[in-house]
Amino acid sequence: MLFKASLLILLLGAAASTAHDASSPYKLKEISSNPYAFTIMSTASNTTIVSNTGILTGATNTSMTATPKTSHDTKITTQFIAPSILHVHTQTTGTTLSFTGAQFSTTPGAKHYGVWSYPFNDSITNAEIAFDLKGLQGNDGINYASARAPFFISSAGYAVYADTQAMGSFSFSDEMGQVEFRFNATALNYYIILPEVMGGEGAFKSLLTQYASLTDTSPLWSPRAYGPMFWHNDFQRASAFPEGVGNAQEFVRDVVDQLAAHRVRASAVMVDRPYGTGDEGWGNYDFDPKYWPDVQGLVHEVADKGLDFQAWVANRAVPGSELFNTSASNNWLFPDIQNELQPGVALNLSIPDAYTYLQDAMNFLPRLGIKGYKIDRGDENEMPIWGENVQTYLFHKLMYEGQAAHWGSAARDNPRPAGFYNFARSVNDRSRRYTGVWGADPASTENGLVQSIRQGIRSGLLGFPMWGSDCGGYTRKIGTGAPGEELWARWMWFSAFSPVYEVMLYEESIPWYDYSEELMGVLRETARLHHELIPFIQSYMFRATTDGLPVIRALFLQAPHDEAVWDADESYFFGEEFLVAPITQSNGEKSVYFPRGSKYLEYFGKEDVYEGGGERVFKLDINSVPVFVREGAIIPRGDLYQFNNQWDRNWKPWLNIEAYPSYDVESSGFRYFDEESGRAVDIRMETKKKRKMVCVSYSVLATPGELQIHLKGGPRKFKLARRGGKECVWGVDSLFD
Ligand SMILES: *[C@@H]1O[C@H](CO)[C@@H](O)[C@H](O)[C@H]1NC(C)=O
Ligand SMILES: *[C@@H]1O[C@H](CO)[C@@H](O)[C@H](O)[C@H]1NC(C)=O
Ligand SMILES: *[C@@H]1O[C@H](CO)[C@@H](O)[C@H](O)[C@H]1NC(C)=O
Ligand SMILES: *[C@@H]1O[C@H](CO)[C@@H](O)[C@H](O)[C@H]1NC(C)=O
Ligand SMILES: *[C@@H]1O[C@H](CO)[C@@H](O)[C@H](O)[C@H]1NC(C)=O
Ligand SMILES: CC(=O)N[C@H]1CO[C@H](CO)[C@@H](O)[C@@H]1O
Repeated sequence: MLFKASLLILLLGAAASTAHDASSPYKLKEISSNPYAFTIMSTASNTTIVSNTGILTGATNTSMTATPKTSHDTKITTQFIAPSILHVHTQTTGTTLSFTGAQFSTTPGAKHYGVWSYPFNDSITNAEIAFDLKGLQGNDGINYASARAPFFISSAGYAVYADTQAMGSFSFSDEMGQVEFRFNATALNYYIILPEVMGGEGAFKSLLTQYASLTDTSPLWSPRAYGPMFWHNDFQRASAFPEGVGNAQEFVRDVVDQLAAHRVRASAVMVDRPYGTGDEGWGNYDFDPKYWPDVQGLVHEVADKGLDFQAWVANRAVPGSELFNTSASNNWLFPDIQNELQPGVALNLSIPDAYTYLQDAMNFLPRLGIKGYKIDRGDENEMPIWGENVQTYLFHKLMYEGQAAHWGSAARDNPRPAGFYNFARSVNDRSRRYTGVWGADPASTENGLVQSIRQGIRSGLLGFPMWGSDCGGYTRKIGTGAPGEELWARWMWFSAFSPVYEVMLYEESIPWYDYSEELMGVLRETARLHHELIPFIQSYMFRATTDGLPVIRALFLQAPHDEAVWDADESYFFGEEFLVAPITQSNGEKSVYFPRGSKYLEYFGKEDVYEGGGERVFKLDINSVPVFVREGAIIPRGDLYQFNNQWDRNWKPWLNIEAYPSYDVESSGFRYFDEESGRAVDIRMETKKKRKMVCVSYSVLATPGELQIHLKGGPRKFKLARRGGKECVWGVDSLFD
């Protein structure tokens, strides 16, 4: 939703040198001595915030130059479409100018975030990075970490979004004091986004929220999206199965039964490739009966046991398959693709008949009962690189629409969740409307875990709220590459505090067959904790459909006033309430910095309080993780969905509202999404230091449970009233005093 006011339209070629509306906090200013540049200034402080030093055009992306604002072969218009969003449109008319871009000079010391989820240089910032806006191959720590968006944030207090699916590149150079982007496009729309509020906690979050208003946001996914979800690949290798399991179908059944036998909460199983007939086990719209004698029966059985069944898909026609034959005979395959990585070529989904054909053909999966896809590839050279952004988007759209037709779709601001969950690794910007992000193929190493934490933070800064990593790592060499017990346990704690918890099982690395009882204990405990956090996570996902804010948050989004957090890449806020610092080192130590401006309570013991601005080293065994709640936090936690829990015959849903009052926080709130009623419920807490009084109020809730006000001496508990209520306690001491 954009603001109605259209504050000014200015042709940059015009004579005016300064133009602004009195009500706007920002003004556009041209520099009379520079025919290429314009700047955006703060009206209040009369300081320059953004310096757009030039709009670039050229015949190739390496021969681009700044174009004068009065240029005859490039038309440039600028317009404030909201008080804090400047829209820049450029259109080249010169016949040789195929590439368009822009250049910014940066404030000394400013940091830049965004564009790629991959943590180049082991960092959440982009210091000296020049790379294309395409899928990534062969990287340190995580292979194919391909989530991306033409969007960056500057710590100087602005963001830029180039709304295009053209191929392009971004370059960030602190040394040259410059940020640039170049696109294979003759027309370009980009937006310079400024804070809606200057300074304060909301400033940087408002950059993401305004970006969300210009692009597509994540839908609300099925509650089963959050997991824990278990999957496996290599189903056509007999040695892949544990003893007593004869084929892929029996393996899935065994996983479901073992989860129940070990009382591990789960919401779905997923079948990775290969599962069909033919080379690569893909493209014939079937499950190979050799490995899946009765897949229909299996899907029903899995559903009866409370789990969703998901399957792997990719836009890749392997020679010999029906997909390949039909596409080749219709000329739908990209020509001249020499794929050295894997056999197969993508279909050109810009061809409407190809799109419709593939969509119809893939509907055999939802007809079988499959509820959601792991969408692989798109970044393996199976299509021309310049078409990657458009093509992967079209594939996500096609697969989403097919599922939505069967199980129900979700839309922006629609409180009804989709009836399924799709997740992909090669996503660009607007794909987030159709798929969540899976953090690609991390190594089963300490580095893989650290890089995954950074990637989760970076994905959030690109407006992808729905994110999870392969718990335990993906790249496992048989015999040597199984995750060590400790690494896997640490990763389980990280996954518990990720929006999505998904676990790969692999030969020689199946927790209940190949690991200790202690690890099974960690799996059981983290799965239960994650499951109980679904009310919390789902509330954030509901809000993200409109505000675009991630669940995994870089510390600076919540604490921009603290300069010490701008590089923090191994801890994050989970929503606004939790500070999470996963342990990654094998010595079990973690140094945790507490951002200034708040106090933090250790979440599990509910005793130790840490002041913002300080740092502490924690050393914990594999049965815990450093997690803290901010003073004033309200956290809904409960067991809303039975899923695979058929072992508890008396299972009933429950929801607790945990409140952590502090007399330094007079008022706080939590917007809880009640999925059963489809309503957002505002929970409020007020404190009065003088009277040592705490009040918590809430409106109609569908689930019974407790309000727990955590205080010195233990929690005070109240039964939640379905019609809403308000509870006050007097003369009580806060845990934070
Ligand atoms: C803003 O700054 C410019 C140059 O720094 C100065 O010439 C101008 O008078 C200032 N305007 C206001 C309103 O302070
Ligand atoms: C120019 O385009 C090529 C091909 O897409 C790309 O690899 C390269 O990084 C681009 N160079 C610049 C300076 O944008
Ligand atoms: C595709 O065509 C090849 C070559 O004609 C053939 O061998 C193959 O059986 C076909 N595949 C299917 C699934 O029909
Ligand atoms: C893909 O199809 C579209 C629509 O027909 C066409 O314009 C485009 O050139 C095709 N791309 C390639 C690489 O063949
Ligand atoms: C730019 O895009 C066009 C299609 O619009 C494509 O034919 C061309 O190869 C691309 N150029 C580069 C350098 O990728
Ligand atoms: C200092 C440093 O390691 N810089 C590297 C950051 O990442 C880019 C992209 O991979 C490299 O080109 C730089 O050398």
